[in-house]
Amino acid sequence: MKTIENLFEITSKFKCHVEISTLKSYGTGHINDTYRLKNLVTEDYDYLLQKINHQVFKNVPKLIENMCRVIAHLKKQMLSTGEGNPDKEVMTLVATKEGPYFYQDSNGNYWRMCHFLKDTKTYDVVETAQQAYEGGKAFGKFQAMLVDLSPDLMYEVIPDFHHIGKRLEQLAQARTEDPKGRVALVQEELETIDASSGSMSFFQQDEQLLTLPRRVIHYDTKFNNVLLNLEDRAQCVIDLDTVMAGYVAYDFGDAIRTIINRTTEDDKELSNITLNIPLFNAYTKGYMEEVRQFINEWELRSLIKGVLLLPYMQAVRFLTDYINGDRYYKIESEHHNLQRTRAQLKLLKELFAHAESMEDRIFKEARKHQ
Ligand code: GN1
Ligand code: MG
Repeated sequence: MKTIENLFEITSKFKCHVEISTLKSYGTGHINDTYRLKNLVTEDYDYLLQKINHQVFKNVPKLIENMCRVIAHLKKQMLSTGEGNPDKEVMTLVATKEGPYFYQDSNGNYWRMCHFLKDTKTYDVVETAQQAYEGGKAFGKFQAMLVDLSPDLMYEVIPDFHHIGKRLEQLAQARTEDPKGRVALVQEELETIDASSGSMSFFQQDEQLLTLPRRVIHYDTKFNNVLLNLEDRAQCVIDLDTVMAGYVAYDFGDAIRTIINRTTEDDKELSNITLNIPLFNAYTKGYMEEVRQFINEWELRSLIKGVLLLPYMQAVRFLTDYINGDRYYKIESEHHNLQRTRAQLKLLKELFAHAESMEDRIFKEARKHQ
């Protein structure tokens, strides 16, 4: 367990009363450090304290501004439609006593706090079709509620986050520099990535740039970013660090990446990585029920491209980090990023084999709502 030597300094800046002896590491994020703290005032919720990784998020004030904009929009919508409880179904950030929703400590680290909703669960691996369906509803509704928020208002917190051309350039650069002498170890993975690079450029083609609408999306729709209640009903979408302008297919693809996989995203045992198609169907059903009101034909056709792109791009990102010597993602063992790369490439292989039937299913679900 990590200790935070200036914990009192940090927590005393926020408008909250917490018991600092209860500090516990929380969650499985690869970028930020998250801790849970007991609320001394009410039993209704606790607090999560997060140290924001400012090597990754270079402009924390702008990141917080994006989050606040999205949170305010979602809460306002719930209040005006009377549908949903804004305190329990949307994240709540805690302000500092000075006003902003983050605090920069004397070491230069950035901190923020939010409510931790009790009686909720997250899953790294989806277990039932009901959970997958609820995940589809949650991320679909999230997109639908943000349709009238202008993407031009959003700051690009990580430039070209899902731009596969740029991601491949970063991989090529790592390969040339080879700072840790690891390139020789990953020839097979590099070949696999090279072999598919041509088929992954869909979202960067001129035609798509002209036809696909940019919308405000989540950009990190892992299934464990949905809080489910104790009855396994979706309650709240969390981790709004990367809300930015993008294509809905990115979020669909990243969600399917974690939902359809029978195991974790970094499973060493590649034979465990197989597709759970009923979970894909259930997610797609829930998603379509929520997005049919706004999604257009071009976007529908792009969804399967997102399903193939996202595991591919994760593989490219994990491998780049492995070659660079693990500077971006937290790792739990020496070759963790290589293991993650292999797992994503195996998943991609499975997805390629089932892409046509998945695409049929997407259209089948979409047509039900026309
Ligand atoms: C990172 O830290 P976490 O788990 O929320 C990453 C995502 C990746 C994900 C892979 C800012 O998210 O893009 O999809 O790991 N976040 C950032 O598990 O790079
Ligand atoms: Mg995240």
